[in-house]
Amino acid sequence: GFCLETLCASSFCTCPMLLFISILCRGLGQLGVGLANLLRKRFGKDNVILSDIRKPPDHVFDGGPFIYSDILDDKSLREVVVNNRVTWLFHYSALLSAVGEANVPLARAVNITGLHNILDVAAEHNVRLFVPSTIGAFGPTSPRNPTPDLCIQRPRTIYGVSKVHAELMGEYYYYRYGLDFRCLRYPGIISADSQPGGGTTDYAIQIFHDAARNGRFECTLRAGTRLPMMYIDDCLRATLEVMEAPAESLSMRTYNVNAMSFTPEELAQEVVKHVPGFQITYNVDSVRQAIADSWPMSFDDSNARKDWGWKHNFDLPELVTTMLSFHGSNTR
Ligand code: AKB
Repeated sequence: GFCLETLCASSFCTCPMLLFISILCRGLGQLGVGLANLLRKRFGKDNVILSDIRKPPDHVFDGGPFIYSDILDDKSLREVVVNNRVTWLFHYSALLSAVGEANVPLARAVNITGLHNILDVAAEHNVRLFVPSTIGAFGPTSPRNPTPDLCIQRPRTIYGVSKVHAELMGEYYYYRYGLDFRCLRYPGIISADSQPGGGTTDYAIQIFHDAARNGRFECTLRAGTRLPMMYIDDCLRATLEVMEAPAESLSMRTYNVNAMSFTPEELAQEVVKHVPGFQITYNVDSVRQAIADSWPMSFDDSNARKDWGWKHNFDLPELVTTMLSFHGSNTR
């Protein structure tokens, strides 16, 4: 999904704000709805517009503004930005790593052409733009443990290639046209009430559903596959914080953000503390395993911590307790 937000020139001013959130593709996306909720709490319900090319399900619709908008239609994007006097925009539209490999033409259209449309509209209308990047923007020749902000980026997925492209284009527009582009490289994001859409890190969400429901889980990655991960609340807070950070505090425009790293085996060991008898088995998906093996094992986010004070709240024990309490399995 993708989301857009606007507010008037400075997020600290008292004049009326308009936020435009738009979510496109694959339902309403794993992150957009939660981000819209956070922004609505911070800036007021009516100041955040959520959008998608699909009708929002009832449980998502909280009465705040919702509109149809398609990132592949640049004219309609312009209309939305102009008509609503959009000043901030969050662009969450992307096919993730595993589904991207299954449909490269669509991934290319959504992840690359969609980004071009967004960049042009944002630059033309002086909109502050957030685009998420990912650990998937690195590849087998990147240093993997830890992976710093600046290093070799030669990803081998269309998703990763499109995200390196987004980082570079956003930074180019910043230097060339003064676009206020801000970008975070997310780890795998773990959420309870929103579904991921075809990523390599999805196992770390599914495990909680299956543990709570059946007491067992079949994992698509090998037991020892270590990947950086983050709980959704930390991810959304990081996003708002980097958008609100004073421009002069940002020494870069694309930052790694991190919370924890774990393997399926370590996650299962933590789950079993809450779900007695929980069992994990492995049925490795070769596409996902190859992708995971090319990604960072741990993420160096020291620049985010230094420049704009990034600090995560959730480590593995808190993550597991929180996720299982959503699924009601602490009472088993
Ligand atoms: C994926 O697995 O594709 C995403 C990501 C880490 O960017 N969750």
